[in-house]
Amino acid sequence: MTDSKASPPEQITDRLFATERNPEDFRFDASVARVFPDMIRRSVPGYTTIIPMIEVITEQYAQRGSHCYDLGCSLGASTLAMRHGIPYQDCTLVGVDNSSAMIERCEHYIALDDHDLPVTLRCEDLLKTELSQASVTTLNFTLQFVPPEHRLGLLTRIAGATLPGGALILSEKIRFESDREQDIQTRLHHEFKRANGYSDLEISQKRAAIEQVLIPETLTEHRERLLKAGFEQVLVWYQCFNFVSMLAIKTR
Ligand code: GEK
Repeated sequence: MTDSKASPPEQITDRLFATERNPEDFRFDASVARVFPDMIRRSVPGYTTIIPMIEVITEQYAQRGSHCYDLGCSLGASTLAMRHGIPYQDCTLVGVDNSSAMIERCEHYIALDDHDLPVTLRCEDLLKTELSQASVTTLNFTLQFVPPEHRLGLLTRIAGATLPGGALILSEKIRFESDREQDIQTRLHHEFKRANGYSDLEISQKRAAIEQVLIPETLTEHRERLLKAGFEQVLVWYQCFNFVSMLAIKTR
């Protein structure tokens, strides 16, 4: 593993939900893009472990002359981890996000990074983005924002574009089949947020804003759909509370 520059340099504190506000659905606009590194680090348990591991996994599955994709790249933390993990100069790396506020800032962070593998950024819907000859594709906490009825189609397209021996890194917030486990894991997640300085008001307002747009599914639903989409092997390589990262491998 190289000395990755995956973390953006400056971090502006997320106070978006600190004062009482009218409930409206969460959007990846300029105000979110501005505080995003701080927001995701303090909200997603395991995020700061997952990013450097994306570099390690990419190094294992990248293939000469192939394409690597980071779908829902936001400010490019996983794109940069992939960039540092790809061992071949003839690979191409593509980051895709449909938020122009995210892509504008992402360009800045890519330019600050010291690696020389070119990165192409596409400001477009990942459901429409062109995919081919893929060795490593990353969906790091992105599929959860795709409407559930489009998820199988997207994963089938990714599996179809993946070369034998290639892989998909899929990180998601999940829900649990047992209500009891769901309650415990949710409580632990909220304690993680409290420990990171979020107030009860911030936690409840963010929850209300995001629950219409972030639709979590169970591990069984993810696993079965990945197999149906055309991946032959699915494993969980990381879990912290209700946040999981899976590896789906195309063996042939
Ligand atoms: C990271 N992967 O730091 N097309 C393109 N982009 C989309 C779409 C879509 N249909 N839907 C959502 N997005 C990043 C973090 S954040 C996760 C990913 C989070 C984008 C959206 O604009 C946002 O930038 C990203 O997916 C999700 O490793 O905020 O919890």
